[in-house]
Amino acid sequence: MINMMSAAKKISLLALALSSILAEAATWRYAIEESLSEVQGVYAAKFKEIIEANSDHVVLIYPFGTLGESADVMEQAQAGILQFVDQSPGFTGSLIPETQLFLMPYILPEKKSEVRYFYKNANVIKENFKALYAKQNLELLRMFPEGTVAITTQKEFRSPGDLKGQKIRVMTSPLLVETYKAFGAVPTPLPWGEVFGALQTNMIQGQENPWFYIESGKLYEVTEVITEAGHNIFTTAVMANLNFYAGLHKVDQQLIQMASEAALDYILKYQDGLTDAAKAKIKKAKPSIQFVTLTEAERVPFRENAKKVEAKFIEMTGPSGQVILDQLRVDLEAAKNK
Ligand code: 6CS
Repeated sequence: MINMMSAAKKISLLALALSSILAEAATWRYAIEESLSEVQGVYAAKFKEIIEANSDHVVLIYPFGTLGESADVMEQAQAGILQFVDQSPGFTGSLIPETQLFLMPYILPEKKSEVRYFYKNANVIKENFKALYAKQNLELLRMFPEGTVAITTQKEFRSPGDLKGQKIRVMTSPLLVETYKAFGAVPTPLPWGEVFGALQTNMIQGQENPWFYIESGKLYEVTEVITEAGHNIFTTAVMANLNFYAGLHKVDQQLIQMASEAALDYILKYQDGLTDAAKAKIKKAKPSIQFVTLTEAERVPFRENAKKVEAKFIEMTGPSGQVILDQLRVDLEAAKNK
């Protein structure tokens, strides 16, 4: 077979082999916002598996709590102390306001096939966001969904009026504060490490997260009602330190891209049935807990109020935000009926 190859092909293969030898073995540090058994941990483990199976590099994964809160970890990633970081737009919104696009209620698709197509193909991720993250010395690798978010409270609510006076914890991006103001509540930004204690002491009455996280964080123990308002998906993002990534051999950059994409496919498939399993575990652990799904009619005032949030997004991000929002709409159209 080799004999049949053109000289050019032989040279390029040899160059590839040589450069992979030249790419010395290294230890890469990768911090996540969750535990190893949660969605971000499963993604990171698949990424690690592929990198280590195809190179001499070692990937060390640092789960939530080992290196501080999400904001601390991001600083370490931008400084190059860490080579990879997973940080969700719920926290990145303070650093890169445009990433709050993913926090806007009632804008992302609900149909699983459309969600998956969007996260794998959206130009707003591959182009617009990649450029924005690069300005912060970050190479955006992939963004992925972690499931629809549900709202935990101590009493049932069906309308924004029912949330009046309810302190609902949000991640620290300003647009989430605007969202829960628009939903009628009293938004309370807190880092994740303080949420369970704040619920236990009634400093807050609720919070929002995907079902798997409500279950794995045992938030149901300090919750009476879990409500689906259909308002958003939890999105997260994986980045490399840009100086580190740009300094790598092409072989290593190609390997990181291949591992990132394969881990994306894996984590999308992995989430099949995850929400239903979490609901069953919560019900088994606390049979008295109440699950509520707002009807389409009950969602109308929340959808109406969500328009204020979109205006706030443009106010926070200006012309750049409008360009991003327009591109998102093009990408959502392309994902329709996929
Ligand atoms: O609510 C939070 O802060 C956390 N929620 C998820 C689903 N992942 C990590 C994040 O810190």
